Amino acid sequence: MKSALITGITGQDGAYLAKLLTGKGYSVYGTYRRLSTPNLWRLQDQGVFGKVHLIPADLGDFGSLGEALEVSEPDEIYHLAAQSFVEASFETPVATGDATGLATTRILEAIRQHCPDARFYFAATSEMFGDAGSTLGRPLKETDPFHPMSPYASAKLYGYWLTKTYREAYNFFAVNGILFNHESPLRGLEFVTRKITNEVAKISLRISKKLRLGNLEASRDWGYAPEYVEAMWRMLQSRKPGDYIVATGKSHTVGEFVEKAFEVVGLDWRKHVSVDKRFFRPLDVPTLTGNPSKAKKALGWAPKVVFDDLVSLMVKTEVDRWRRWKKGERFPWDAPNYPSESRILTRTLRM
Ligand code: NAP
Ligand code: F7E
Repeated sequence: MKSALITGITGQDGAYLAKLLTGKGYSVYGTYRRLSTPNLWRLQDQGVFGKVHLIPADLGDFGSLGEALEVSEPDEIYHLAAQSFVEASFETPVATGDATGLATTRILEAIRQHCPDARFYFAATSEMFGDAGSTLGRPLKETDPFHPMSPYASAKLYGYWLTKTYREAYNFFAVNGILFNHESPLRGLEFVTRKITNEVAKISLRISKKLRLGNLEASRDWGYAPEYVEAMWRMLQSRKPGDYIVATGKSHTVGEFVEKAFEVVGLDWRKHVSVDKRFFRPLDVPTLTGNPSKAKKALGWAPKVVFDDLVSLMVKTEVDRWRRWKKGERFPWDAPNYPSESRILTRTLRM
């Protein structure tokens, strides 16, 4: 049985990847960090809470990362943990630089010491391209120039180069997945697609009235997260390590997303949306569209869920959640899911 370690298993992609890998018969380990409110609802949503082994680790703590590798003895490592919210990276640039950038060196060094033969996936991002897409006027390829426009994008670019460096210097099987935006009902509420779909559902059920947003002109290539974690896995199964863009090849503005989301519940967005300066960033990537040809050819990967389906499935899920809430049902994220209920592995338990 293969063993996989997922850093950031409590996040959107972590939960979907844990589901995919447990389904494939992997022994799945994941790192989580202690928070004042446990954040394990996504694992529960995907039915893998209790099936995966949870290891306490923090990106700032080198020893804990080494411990995670020692405990899990992984064949494959998916390094997904990061401060992933672009807006927050302007507010906490140093902490983002550490968690999203420098921590990549920590994990790669820990791998060099503990398990240099393990295959390594780094969660790189379309944000590294910045405004290269507007300049070139076509979907972006792996070979296009990078121009990061946020502390988050700069930190990820550091991680991307480090991953390449360890591949070339130490012959690591290390890949960069350059993933464009991918969304789902498991997205954090601060990201624009989940913020919109959640509020649209509440407005349609008269729980809320107004949706306040920032830059409606920005355009993104939005895909469906469960399909994107499949691409991650495929990258680590390939014969040779490389870097791959994962995207749908089509982009839409935030305004179009809003319009479509209100359409799903039969409402006119103009009556409910206002633009609020607080949600504008000091610098915002205007447009991002990816060309997934390399992933299609080399990995046999192609997206199935496109824009309209994605908006519709996200809105419908939120409507269902809020209907249940109105009937008195508690959200899964309100439930007291303490790690001790799962298969937690700690230093003390191993001693
Ligand atoms: P996410 O939902 O924000 O999950 C991030 C994960 O990192 C969470 O498990 C979080 O733990 C963990 N984490 C953050 N800081 C940490 C720290 N200091 N120590 C330990 N763990 C920490 O992100 P996602 O959407 O699943 O994305 C997964 C990865 O892909 C991220 O690296 C992201 O930057 C990258 N990416 C995402 C997209 C996208 O569109 N989703 C596109 C390209 C790249 P908590 O749950 O405790 O907060
Ligand atoms: O913003 C605009 C905002 O925060 C998308 C992360 O997963 O994908 C994600 O980064 C766009 C931006 O995602 C609001 O200005 C307007 O132009 O959903 P987002 P992101 O910044 O694209 C990349 C690929 C990653 O790697 C990241 O980890 O929407 N926008 N109004 C807004 N955005 C937010 N969050 N909230 C608003 O009210």
